[in-house]
Amino acid sequence: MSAVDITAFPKDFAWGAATAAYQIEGGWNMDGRGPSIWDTFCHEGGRVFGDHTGDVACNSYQLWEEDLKCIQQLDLSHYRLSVSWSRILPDGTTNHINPKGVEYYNKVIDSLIASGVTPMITLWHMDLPQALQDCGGWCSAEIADTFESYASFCFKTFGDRVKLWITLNEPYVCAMLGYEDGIFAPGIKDPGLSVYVAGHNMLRAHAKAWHAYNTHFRPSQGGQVSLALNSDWAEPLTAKDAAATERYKEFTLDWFACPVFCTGDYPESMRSRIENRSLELGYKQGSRLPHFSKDEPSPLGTADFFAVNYYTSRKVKDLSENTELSFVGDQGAEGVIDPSWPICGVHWLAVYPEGLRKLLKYIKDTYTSVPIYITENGFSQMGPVQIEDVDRSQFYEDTLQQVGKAISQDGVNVKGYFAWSLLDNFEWNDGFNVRFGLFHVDFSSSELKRTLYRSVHQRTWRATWQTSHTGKAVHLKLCSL
Ligand code: GBH
Repeated sequence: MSAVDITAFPKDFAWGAATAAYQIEGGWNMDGRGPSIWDTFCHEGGRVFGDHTGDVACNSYQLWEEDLKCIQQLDLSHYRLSVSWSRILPDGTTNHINPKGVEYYNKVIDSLIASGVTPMITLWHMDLPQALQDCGGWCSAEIADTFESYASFCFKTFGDRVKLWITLNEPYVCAMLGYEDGIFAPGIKDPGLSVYVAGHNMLRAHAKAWHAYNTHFRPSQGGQVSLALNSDWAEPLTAKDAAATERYKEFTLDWFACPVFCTGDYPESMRSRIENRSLELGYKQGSRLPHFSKDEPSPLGTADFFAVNYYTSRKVKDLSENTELSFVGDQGAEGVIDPSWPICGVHWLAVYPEGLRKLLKYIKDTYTSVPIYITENGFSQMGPVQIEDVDRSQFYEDTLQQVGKAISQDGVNVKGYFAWSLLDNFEWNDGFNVRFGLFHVDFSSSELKRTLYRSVHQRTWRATWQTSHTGKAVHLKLCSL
């Protein structure tokens, strides 16, 4: 028996699900789409589980109406999707616009709105146009202006109807996995160096896009712009790991949140730690952590809401003896899984719903009272498909209960919750081997049929949604199957 206190959620709470273009759309070379770094990465072979690719994925490019039916079946008030940059600007620049790509997103946006669903659009969810990677990708300083032009094009083209924007999804993950570890596209392995340059240019790009919106589009369109930051909740493994835990937080969430919400610069201790280690390691080519130029718009204040993606938590261990030139060496800390947290599906996803409540409170206490949207949170399945997924249903109940407590007991201003993901999809380097969907997608047949995972959760989800929409004060008691 568990209970989700529905009265905790405000009447206008956003109940949504999220997806990302490369993970669902397919149609990788249809109608004039240019290649992205994920097309290149997958086609190289040896990078992704089973050499899976997003060439077809859920084929949402052609099967959009099926996705819309799924959204309607769940009574979602919001849907978070991303635009494939190279579908509308095949070489990444506004020199070439692909009208078919623009048409696709117009159709999606219009049909969402006609169905009473509010779109939230992410401009970049890992799939950088290959043509821009060929010019250095996120390591090139010019990319910030190129991104600003792309963002402005989207604001101008779709902003009459779209009022919730996310510029970048998870800069931390993209910089770390794409430029430090090389396990995500573009597959660069350059420990302790490129990661900070890529992250810096992402922040510059975001800041420029926010300022462009604020100056040129907000007055007529009245929307809101932010960036989605992922963070695990972190706690010390033992009492002597407290300082390491602080560093761990600084190097993950604070790395991006501090410049935007606190000071306009990286956390002071992150900067001094990287500089001291550069000296110790004999690294002499200037600072590895770049500085924000006074000649550019500051990142400070460039978010109209806080968007957080939360999946899991870590216990943190001190690693200050590490002498490698690497991000983890700089951080001097390592996250490990508490054995009492069940692993659900994919190996890194240790389930700890309380971590979300704690993280929400931390964000409120540390950064800001601006509204918070949980832009991703979810649960995965591996192995044989289980349409009756009792564990997942329990997960959503437990999680929504924690979100409710964050709102009613901790006073956190949470405005919405987006489940990751609407559909089973291309799970990056895990291919189709890991399933996060609320709907199962049958990748073995060409129809790619969508089937709702059946569970008590279906009732939780729909009952929660519907009561929230009607604003009735109902305390839902939900029994597990
Ligand atoms: C989100 O990232 C993404 O935004 C979304 O696209 C994705 O589908 C979803 O998560 C589910 O994964 O052990 O080295 O393999 C969440 C952050 C980044 C956390 C990748 C786990 C795997 C590290 N995730 N990371 S590894």
